[in-house]
Amino acid sequence: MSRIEALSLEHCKLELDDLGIATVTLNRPDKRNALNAATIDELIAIFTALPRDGVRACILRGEGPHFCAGLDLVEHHAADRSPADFMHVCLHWHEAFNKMEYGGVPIIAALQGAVVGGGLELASAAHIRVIDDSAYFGLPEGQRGLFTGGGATIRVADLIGKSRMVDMMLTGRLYRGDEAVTVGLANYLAEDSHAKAYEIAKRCAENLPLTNFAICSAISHVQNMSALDAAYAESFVAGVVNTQPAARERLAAFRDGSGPRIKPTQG
Ligand code: 1HE
Repeated sequence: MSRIEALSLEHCKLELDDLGIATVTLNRPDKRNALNAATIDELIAIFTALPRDGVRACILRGEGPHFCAGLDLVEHHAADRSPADFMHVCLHWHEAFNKMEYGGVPIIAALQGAVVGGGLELASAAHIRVIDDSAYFGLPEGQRGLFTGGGATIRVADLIGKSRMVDMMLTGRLYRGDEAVTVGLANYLAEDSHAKAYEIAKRCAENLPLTNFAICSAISHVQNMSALDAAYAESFVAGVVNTQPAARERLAAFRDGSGPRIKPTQG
């Protein structure tokens, strides 16, 4: 039995197609896919299994009209957690989101409706974000008397810069549509975010897996290093990736004139 088949999921769904593209769906639409502790556990299990089972690309989506309403506020209120308890909650979120960002499998988030608080933290751990007209991004923690704990200070600040993130948290400012693309929260605006995400996933799945692994792990790791160490790490990764036997066929195709030429498409 594969690792994926062995998963037992209640709050998420996982489907795998014959191109090796997985679709992970947050499946608590009645609760607007709010992230309770059990959902985070499932995300950890899923994103541990996917890279090791050879998945080529992954779509992350939410069932219903909203992608994700963030931290399960009702569970958080009921649990009446201590500071240490909540720190461990956050560490668990980081485990899930780090497995996504550093796992080596391209993850494309297909977003609609609310992508707020922890929902934005989750979406920002994906490698590419696609929104539709209904999608909006927010960090309502400021209004709720809370603070981000799932990596927004790292990933959201990285996407849009510190000043915009501070503004979102202090004022509750929301971003959507073209503006969300312009500021860097989303990569694509599409009529159907899921269809577009699938098209992108198929394109990613055509790349060699080792190359995708480097793109979807090394870039993030290298960002955390000093320039000197980053240059060394980059050369090391390139040493392994750029000499992989599977790449020789693509290089030979270029030499023979049959490999693709990199030019903008007409029209
Ligand atoms: C929830 C949650 C939730 C909905 N936790 N249960 N996140 C927020 O501050 C966003 C909170 N949610 C909302 O603002 C709205 O629910 C939505 C705009 C997302 C959707 O509105 P709507 O009118 O479609 O749904 P609703 O009627 O508000 O909610 C439907 C149900 O989902 C309802 O449950 P029910 O049992 O009464 O039917 C809601 O309680 C439930 N629900 N959102 C729990 N978030 C690591 S730190 C991260 C910190 C944060 O993420 S703070 C941001 C929290």
